[in-house]
Amino acid sequence: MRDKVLGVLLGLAAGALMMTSCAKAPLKKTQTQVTGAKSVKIVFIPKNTGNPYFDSLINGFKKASEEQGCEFSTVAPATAEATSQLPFIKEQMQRGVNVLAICPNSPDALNQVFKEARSKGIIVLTVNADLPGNEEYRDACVLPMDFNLTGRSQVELMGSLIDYKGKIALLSATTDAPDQNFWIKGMKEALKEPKYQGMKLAEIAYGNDDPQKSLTECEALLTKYPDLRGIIAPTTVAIAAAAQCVETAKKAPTVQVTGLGTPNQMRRFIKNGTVTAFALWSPYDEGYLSAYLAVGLATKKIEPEPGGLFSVPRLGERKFAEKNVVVTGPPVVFTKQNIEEYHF
Ligand code: RAM
Repeated sequence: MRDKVLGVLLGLAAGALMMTSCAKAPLKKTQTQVTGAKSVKIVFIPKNTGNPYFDSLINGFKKASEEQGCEFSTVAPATAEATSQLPFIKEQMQRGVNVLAICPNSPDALNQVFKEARSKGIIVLTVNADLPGNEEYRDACVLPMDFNLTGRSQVELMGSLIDYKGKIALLSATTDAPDQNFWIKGMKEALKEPKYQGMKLAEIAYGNDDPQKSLTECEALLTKYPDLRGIIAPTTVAIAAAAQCVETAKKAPTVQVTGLGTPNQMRRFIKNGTVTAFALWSPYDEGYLSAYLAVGLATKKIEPEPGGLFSVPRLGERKFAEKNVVVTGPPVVFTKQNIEEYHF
């Protein structure tokens, strides 16, 4: 499996390219006042509370905010429904944040509130999920990898585990989740390729990024499809629940579970053989990069423009791709061979 490792999370360019982000920025009348990095107030709103994935991302945000001397806070709804973040966004606008960093629970339900925030001079930065088709409602977006590659790489990973043959199911997050839905589109496209014609997608189930609901949905899949060969769970919540469910049902290795998971939540299942391989990236680096970008945008030291470059301490140079998307990267496939190197 070593050769399946797509890259390494850590050990990215270690250059100390500190950004000087304390200069005064010209103020428009409507704009929230910002005079330098130390005056920037960032809030990050993840999809929901209680997900260790976002704890890592928040730790990255915190570290980079400390380094820059800016204010960082985080609030989140208990559940990941399309509009559950709305009251939190409004409250933070009232509080006078300069940067609203958010992992949106919907690709379009927040358009109006984002528009309002931006009209007040607040930078809207989508982090970890974007607004496909509605990118004009945010200033820039930080994604952990090129999302155009995520779906296909998940199908390839599953294929390699089941010899490219058999019935598979997807266990996703919410029906509205912009990130998972984008990846699922990529998976469906990939499944049309000749290489994957032996793999049949039986069903897409939704666990709402809720551990209990994900577990129940997984149990239903096992009952409904006795000949199921694999479950792709492209969410750290559902993959952990699916591994638990397959372990309890003693269905491994006939049913292969893969997807996107955190090494800490998946370690036990990799070690006892319930799961052979799964993927992810570094949510910590993603948060770290986002905080540097947030301050750069708020102080106007960084102008979002496709092709534009900026530097982040420890991570090195990053480029704005089309639609001002910045990718943290790289993804990694975790197996028995490398899982001990990762602790998050
Ligand atoms: C869950 C969330 C998050 C996603 C990861 C892979 O933690 O849905 O948004 O990026 O999985």
